Amino acid sequence: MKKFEQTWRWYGPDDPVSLQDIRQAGATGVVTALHHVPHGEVWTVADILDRKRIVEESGLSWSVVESVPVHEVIKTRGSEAKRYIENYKQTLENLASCGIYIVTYNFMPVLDWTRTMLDKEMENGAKALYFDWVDLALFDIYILKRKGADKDYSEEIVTAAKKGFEQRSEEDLAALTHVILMGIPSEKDISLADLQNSLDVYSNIGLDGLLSNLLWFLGEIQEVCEANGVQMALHPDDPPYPILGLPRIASNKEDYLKVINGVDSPFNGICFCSGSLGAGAANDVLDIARAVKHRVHFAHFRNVKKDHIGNFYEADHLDGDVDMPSLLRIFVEENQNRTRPIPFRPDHGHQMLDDLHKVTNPGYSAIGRLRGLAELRGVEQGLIALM
Ligand code: CS2
Ligand code: MN
Repeated sequence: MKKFEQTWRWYGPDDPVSLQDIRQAGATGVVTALHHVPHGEVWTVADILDRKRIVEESGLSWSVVESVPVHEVIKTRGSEAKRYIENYKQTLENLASCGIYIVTYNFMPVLDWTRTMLDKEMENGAKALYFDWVDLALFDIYILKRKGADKDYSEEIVTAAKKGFEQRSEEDLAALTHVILMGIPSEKDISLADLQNSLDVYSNIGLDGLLSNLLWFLGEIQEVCEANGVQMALHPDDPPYPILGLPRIASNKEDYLKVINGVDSPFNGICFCSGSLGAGAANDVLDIARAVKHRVHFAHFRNVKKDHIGNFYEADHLDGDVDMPSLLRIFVEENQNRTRPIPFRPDHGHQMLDDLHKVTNPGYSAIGRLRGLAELRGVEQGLIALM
């Protein structure tokens, strides 16, 4: 029986978790990106080879790129979009020429993943990333000051947000703003002004416009991907529903089917993130996996625990709302059809044990992910033994 490729996200030489740590965790593949290259610029062969050499010198291989960011001008199909498409194609060609073929990306307007708290304390003292609707509404209505924002939330949430706004200190509000606007470590956070400016642009584009921009982007890169063996993996929206009035197009099964059938070629695939998808109350993660598994080029295994309103925290990998053993079973079976094993990584982990006393990248401390990876590989081996 074939096994998955065990991978681990590494933010590059500045990541407090070292390549040696990754080896000790038992991963063999590294998931990384050239975060220092500004969004939209070409990744040169020299830069790619340099990163590849560093990874390989430590006995690992660079398995997956996460991410080659899609510039906002492409997502909004702005006037310079063609130039950015050409750059994107060149980057893909350069990666393939260095033997790197799996490329993750997302198509979320402006923001990457969104949380309202990075250190929600669990009963056992570990800390998790957390999303709370009241805090999001507070930010939306009182800090971002989006027109008509209050109409998007229930009365109960609007009232609680108002109370929260009145009670919280300036520092508290600044901290909340920072958390919501935070993106990828070692990349620039977006500013409140950028976000405000984007709101109008995206409200004109709307849901259908954003989907058609994505399909246009995929159509434009199709030839380069097919000619070079590049596999594109679209990460789901996180969280998987509209927030701050921004459209979302990769949040559920229907969305994914529209995307993979819209440009129906094997290069056009998915990064299956069970945590992001699992945060949607209406999402049946196992059902989505069965529907799209043939196009999954990369997997993020992560769990979430939601409450009745839809607030959620990131749970331990085998805990929470996603039935992880059943999900892994679907992919263990799918993996048997593959020539190249499906790479997966433990996507996020709790900040725990020694890491509680260290500066870590939110969600990307060593020990929580080590626990996640160990549990996931254990389940995989158990499933294989029983098959
Ligand atoms: C990641 C995303 O940390 C995470 O949640 O899964 O940041 C992911 O890298 C991007 O959305 C993919 O482009
Ligand atoms: Mn993910």
